[in-house]
Amino acid sequence: MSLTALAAAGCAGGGDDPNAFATFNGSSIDGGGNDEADESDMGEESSDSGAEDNGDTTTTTTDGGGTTTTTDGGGTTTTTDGGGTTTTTDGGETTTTTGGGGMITDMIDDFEDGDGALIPNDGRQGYWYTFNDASVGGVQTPPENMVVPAQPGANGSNYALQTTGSGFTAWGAGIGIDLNNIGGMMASKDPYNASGYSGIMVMARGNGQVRVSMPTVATLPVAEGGSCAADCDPHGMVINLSPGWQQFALPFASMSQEGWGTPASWDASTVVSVQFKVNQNVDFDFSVDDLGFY
Ligand SMILES: [Ca+2]
Ligand SMILES: [Ca+2]
Repeated sequence: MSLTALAAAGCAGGGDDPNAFATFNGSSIDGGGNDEADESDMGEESSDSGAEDNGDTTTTTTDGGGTTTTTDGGGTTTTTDGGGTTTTTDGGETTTTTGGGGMITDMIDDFEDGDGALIPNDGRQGYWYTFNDASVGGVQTPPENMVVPAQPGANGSNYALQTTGSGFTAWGAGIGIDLNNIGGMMASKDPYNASGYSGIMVMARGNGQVRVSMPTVATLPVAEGGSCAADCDPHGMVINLSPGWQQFALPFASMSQEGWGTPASWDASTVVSVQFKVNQNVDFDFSVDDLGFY
């Protein structure tokens, strides 16, 4: 597992990482303005036959007891699914989501089997790891070779993955999962084709900001099997955590590099990992659960 952990550390470091998080201001479903949801479109018989043709389109569907309401044109997306609630406001606002699984169609890991491996859906294979900049005096739990879930989990479940630590002064620390890495002596960060999905969702809680990044072949260092020669800057976005569990939706379309490294195009067909990283000089304590694709 040390190979994996070292590889993760190298990838997450990517050389100098002088920039603070590029603040993630929400998962923009589209790039429109910030007009409010057009209430007049919702469940109201319009006396004006032309009223609905104002640029916004509202779609309301009911699915298994849940309700999905989507307004385009820069409006608000509200999704209720199986007791969960997803509220996304674009236009540079926030993503706040709570609920039980949300729109996840393919679970990467819910930790309920209590081990450090992901759920082997769709050919995925991999083990959770911790990584950090190895600063003298830095401490992180769990140890890199003993990454197992802790209790309790989100949504009343038994397990989630928690990490705590402090004292990392170079570029920080985090946790991650490779999506196609057999591990052990044969460890190899191979690509996973996630192009059939729109993004990932995750339950998370903790203090401060966490950058969720998804290295691809183009942003994985050559030494780890990728094609990035130097200053590897994986695509991702920052989520703002709070003590209570929240669900976050991270559309692939909104992921971007931080900007300090070698430019690369996002390629969902060659995703290598999902990583959750805090910046340097942060006393961190955060947990993740119910990570999946949607
Ligand atoms: Ca597992
Ligand atoms: Ca769980």
